[in-house]
Amino acid sequence: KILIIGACGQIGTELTQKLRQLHGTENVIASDIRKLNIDVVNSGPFEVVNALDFNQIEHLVELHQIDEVYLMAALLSATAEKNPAFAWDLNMNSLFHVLNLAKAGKIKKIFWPSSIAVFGPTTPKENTPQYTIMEPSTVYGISKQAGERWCEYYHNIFGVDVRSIRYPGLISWSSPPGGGTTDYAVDIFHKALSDKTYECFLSSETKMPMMYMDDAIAATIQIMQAPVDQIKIHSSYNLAAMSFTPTEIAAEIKKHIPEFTITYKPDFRQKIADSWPASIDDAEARKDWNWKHEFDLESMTVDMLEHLK
Ligand code: VAH
Repeated sequence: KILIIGACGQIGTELTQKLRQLHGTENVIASDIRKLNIDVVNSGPFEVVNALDFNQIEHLVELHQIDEVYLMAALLSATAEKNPAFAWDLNMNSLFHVLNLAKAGKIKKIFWPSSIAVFGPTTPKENTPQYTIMEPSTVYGISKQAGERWCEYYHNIFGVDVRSIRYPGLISWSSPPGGGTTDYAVDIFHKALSDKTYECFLSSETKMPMMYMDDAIAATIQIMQAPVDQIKIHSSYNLAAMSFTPTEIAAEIKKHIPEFTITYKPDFRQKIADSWPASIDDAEARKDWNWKHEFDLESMTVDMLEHLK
């Protein structure tokens, strides 16, 4: 059985639905800090859990005979800058709790999401390789970088099967993002449809790696289903689909909504975005477990607008 911690978030909602399709609703326990009135909560088993409370997680694991945990609870980059101590506490200690459950033999497999935020201003910006300089300059990036080191350590020393992906910015229509720097690429679609105009909190030429949620979910399922000997990297895999600037996504939206206009008013998130790569080399994921993306900027825009209309 599977436990998803943080099932009500942007990734968690879609991941829970997909896992329930694959493994049966009763075998996938959704959990989050509060019970929201949304599909994930109403359509299958749901538990309230505090990701910082080891005993609560352990109790759920025993109660439901869990063998796989997807730990999707975290503070994202913009929110983490506003609350560094809590971000560090949540992002690190929730991971330790799950790693320690695996070390104790209570669960068999873990998925933990990392991010392109593990890279920093001294990292090569274009086609950022799997192995390169990593000096993250954000609270969120520091927590993801440290988390990756601990995942690898728990694998090497205790044999824990933990699998991880460095997600780029994720774009989806079914649930809102929660406090990231790449959120503009979701907001822009909602505002294009409702107001025909969008004020972007990043500058026009800020190029960042992005991915449509369908691809992100497919990659997550794929890495978790891969035979253990195909997983060669036990920190986290680079993963990529597309890269674009606010100018480029605005132009793509304009093809469908000709009246659409965009203005720019960069805020504190600009500095975060500037510290991250513009594009990612994900050759290892493609080689080790056959990762392939499906959506590019054009097909993603069509699909987003169709669903949001
Ligand atoms: C953020 N969406 O902006 C996240 C992500 C690529 C960055 O991890 O914080």
